[in-house]
Amino acid sequence: MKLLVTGGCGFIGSNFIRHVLATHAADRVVNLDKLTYAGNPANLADLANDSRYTFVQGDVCDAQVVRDVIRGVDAVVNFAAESHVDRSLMEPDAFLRTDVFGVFALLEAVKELKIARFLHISTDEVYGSVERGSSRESDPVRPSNPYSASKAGGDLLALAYWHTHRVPVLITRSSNNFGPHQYPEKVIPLFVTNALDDKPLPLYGDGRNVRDWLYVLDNCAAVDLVLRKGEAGEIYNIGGGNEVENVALTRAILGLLGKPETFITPVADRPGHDRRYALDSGKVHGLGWRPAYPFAAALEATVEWYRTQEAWWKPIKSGAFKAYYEKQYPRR
Ligand code: NAD
Ligand code: TDX
Repeated sequence: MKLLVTGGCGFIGSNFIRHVLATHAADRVVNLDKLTYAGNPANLADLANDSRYTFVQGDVCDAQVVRDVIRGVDAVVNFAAESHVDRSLMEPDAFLRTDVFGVFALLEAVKELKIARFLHISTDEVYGSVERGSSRESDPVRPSNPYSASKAGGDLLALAYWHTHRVPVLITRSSNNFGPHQYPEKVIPLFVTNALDDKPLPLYGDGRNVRDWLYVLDNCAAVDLVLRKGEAGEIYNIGGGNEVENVALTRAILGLLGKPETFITPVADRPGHDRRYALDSGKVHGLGWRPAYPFAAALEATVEWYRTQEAWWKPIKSGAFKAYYEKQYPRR
């Protein structure tokens, strides 16, 4: 299969490309990535000499670029997005652009060139905060921040293209991913790298918000399965089944690094902070997927990756990230 993967220089996309090429020897991958602050070609440096892999720098909102790279592929997997909730509170424009108009440009090209499959990567956040129980694919979307609202917009547009034009769209909505190569604005890599630097860990609000953690390689396996075995027009939730309160997660990270709990620093809550996300993953289980990595072991492996990969994250944290962090946490 020849795949176009968008956003492949980011966290999940880079893990996914590596997964595909390791699992399907005959596959080829074209990676279209704009290289925003979150896109890092070093995430795929190990594929530099792999003739099955091609990188194209470009914007998913650019209809001409998109048409050029899509021509001749068997399927498209769209990871490209602005992905960080806190940034969407400060500068939402890019979220609307990439997470809605980027999907639009891809859908138009997939329609025009009659591509056989378009897998759009979405998120559990589109369901909004879930006080009790878990979200099913048939539930309405109730996004509550500019990031999740943009993602929901992309999803609805994709589903409308299926409904009206029979563009063969599939959507995955996964819970919070963690693992190697995650940009250190997200809570796990931020807290691990701050702790390694003996810096405070800024915990929002009362620290009791709940996220369902999914190891990135488990998500990659599920996305790959949906791509090959999923039904067009369908949405698939992908949950890790590991609901953890932020404060417990923070303590676990500090414990793994042998750092004191006095590093935990309560800060003002994120505006509109969703309390809990939870997914019913019965549908993707029906395709034969189950998470393979136990949470505790995967968290330990992730912490160990950041401990040993300072060469990857130190330049990020001392570069452009610094200005963002100082704006986000002014007194820290
Ligand atoms: P990321 O921020 O690490 O990477 C995003 C990538 O997209 C970067 O390489 C960036 O350069 C690229 N990109 C951004 N705008 C672009 C544009 N206009 N054109 C081309 N490329 C562009 O994100 P991630 O955490 O890897 O998330 C990937 C996808 O998974 C996103 O769609 C996100 O909404 C979804 N998702 C993420 C999580 C999570 O926990 N990280 C959970 C559920 C769903
Ligand atoms: O400094 C922090 N302190 C803190 O307490 C940060 C950055 C986060 N948090 C809390 C907020 C959340 O309750 O930790 C939790 C996780 O926060 P993030 O890592 O920012 O992730 P979240 O907002 O849950 O969104 C993530 O999961 C869904 C991804 O960033 C999205 O791309 C994905 O769609």
